[in-house]
Amino acid sequence: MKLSSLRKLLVSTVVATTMVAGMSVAAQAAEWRGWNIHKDGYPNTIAMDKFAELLAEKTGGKITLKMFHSGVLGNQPDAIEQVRIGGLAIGNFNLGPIGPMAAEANVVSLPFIFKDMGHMHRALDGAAGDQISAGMAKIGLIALAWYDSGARSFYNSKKPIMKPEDVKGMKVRVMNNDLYSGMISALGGNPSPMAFSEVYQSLKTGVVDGAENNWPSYESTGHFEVAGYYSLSQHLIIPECVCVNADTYNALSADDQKLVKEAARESAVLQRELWEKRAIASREKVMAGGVKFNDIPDKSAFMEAMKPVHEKYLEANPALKPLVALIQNTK
Ligand code: GTR
Repeated sequence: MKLSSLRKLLVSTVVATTMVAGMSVAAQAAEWRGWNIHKDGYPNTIAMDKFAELLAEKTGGKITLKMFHSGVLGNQPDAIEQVRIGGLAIGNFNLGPIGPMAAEANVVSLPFIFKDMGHMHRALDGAAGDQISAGMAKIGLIALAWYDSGARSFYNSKKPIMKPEDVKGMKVRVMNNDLYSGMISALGGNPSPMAFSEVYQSLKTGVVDGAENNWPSYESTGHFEVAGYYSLSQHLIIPECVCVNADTYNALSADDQKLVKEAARESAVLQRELWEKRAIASREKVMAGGVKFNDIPDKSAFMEAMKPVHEKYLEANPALKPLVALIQNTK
């Protein structure tokens, strides 16, 4: 079934149910369901709970959100699909797995496109962010606010990664996105796209040798226990969104839309504060747990090796060249 017909069907089901449910005011109050992959105590989990609280508070209970954490409602690519078609109202998504569905959102998954977190924030808060949001809206996702996700670096169970050649022959788990598979292949490794929830076991049993992620996820998942070499490549700085189903959002009054955005943005301020602290705490925790860490002060060999990923992508998507340039030129 085409996405648009599926969406219509879902919307009409919701309307019918509301009518049958009775004419009370309560039946008109919207109860949203939200998806989050992270565990209790993770910055995103706390911030999404805060978002739910603010939403109810600001709308006087007209809109409530029930959050489902720890990925209990399924893996990330499926959850993105669910929010697109309206099976779920809200998700806190990494832009990585959104990229294959929305070309504009995929530019943030080009290795080393952002120099640092500050550069990423400035780009997202400016015209580049607007273009990325517009691309996401085209596929049925409204980005209400941006959350932080730090920088992703390589970790594995075998040896320190100092230079691109060290990845040669390694099986490395990546999120579902051809850009990441291309990135590992460019280093001579074997990419293995896989759901987040499967990575721990795969590292433990040697199905994969390594993966890549930020400090908080490396720590919260326990990956550091089974892949003890962490090498600070910082090859990807991928933002995350609080995304709502477009039909759900567009059906709201302008006043309610404003309140929903406000609630999401206030939760993002909290998330970014918590993120900064957690990144430090997670790093300290894994180091105390015996992780063998190595810095890569000069990343130019990795940048050079990953250049073909950019070139191939822009060859296939020439229309995105101005957006990539806009990000690169954001001071
Ligand atoms: C985390 C991110 C998750 C998920 C995960 C992964 O850093 O917050 O949304 O994308 O990485 O590697 O799958």
